[in-house]
Amino acid sequence: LRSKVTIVGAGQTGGAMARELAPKGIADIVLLDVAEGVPQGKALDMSQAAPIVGFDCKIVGTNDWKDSAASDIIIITSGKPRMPGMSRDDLVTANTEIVKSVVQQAIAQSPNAIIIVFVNPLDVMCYVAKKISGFPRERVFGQSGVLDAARFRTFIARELDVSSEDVQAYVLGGHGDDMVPLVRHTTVCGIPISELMAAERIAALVERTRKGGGEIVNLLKTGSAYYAPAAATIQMVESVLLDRKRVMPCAVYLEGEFGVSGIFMGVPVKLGARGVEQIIEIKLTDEERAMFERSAASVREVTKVTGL
Ligand code: LAC
Repeated sequence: LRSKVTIVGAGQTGGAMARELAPKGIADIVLLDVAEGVPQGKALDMSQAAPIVGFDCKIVGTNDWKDSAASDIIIITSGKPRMPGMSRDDLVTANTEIVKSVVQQAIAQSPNAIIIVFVNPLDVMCYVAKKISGFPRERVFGQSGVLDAARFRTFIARELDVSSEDVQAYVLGGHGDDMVPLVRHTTVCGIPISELMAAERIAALVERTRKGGGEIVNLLKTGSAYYAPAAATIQMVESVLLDRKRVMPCAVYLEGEFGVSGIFMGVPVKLGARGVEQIIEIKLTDEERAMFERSAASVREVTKVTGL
């Protein structure tokens, strides 16, 4: 039996996610949006790629929440994207209202679903989804760290002229400009990058990673990144639906782990059929801990703005 994944928001991000997920053949897809015709058009267009690409899952575009009933996973992408000059936090008020309403409608149809959030400010929108759904933290989490790590991996791979697949990296903390790329755990096939690159080059790539989302917003001018975010989110979806138990950085509700409670932050987790099956605590150095705490403080500040 094929799983069912509903993607809420049929913009660039939602569309890219559906296109990323469809060829995997592991889920039927519902693409849902308030804009009439857009999800239907994208779904039909994508279905017509099926005979060429070679997949046979169903892709339905709709404006009706009933079509999302009994989804295994709900991915929330609806919300305003950043424009040049904005920080992710500038979106908090508008997107809180959108996420609240989406979550209420989503859980009415799919009370047992796993919710994956990809709306900015990411860690705060995860918090809104958790509060409104009342779901346990295993079933509400956000995509940010896989994307941020992928950016860091890409920059390192280009610098060293090696395949990005062989670069492993972890980026922890909030999905903001004070995120915490863990240089110590960043390797090329197990070789620490400190042995391969000068310290100032590493620092420059860390900085570029931190501002990686903004770099793309400034280039696109009409919105934010969607190809890499879609790939990152679908990697998480796959780990859940196939119970792969992959370890990846995700935004999860912390209850004392890493010394933080009551907010969402990016940390390494194991993702399987039950959602977040384990939070993997790693010992941080004093410097890393200070960066993590700085990031937590800014997530906490913005979380307060939601009034939840
Ligand atoms: C990014 C935005 C979407 O990092 O948060 O690209």
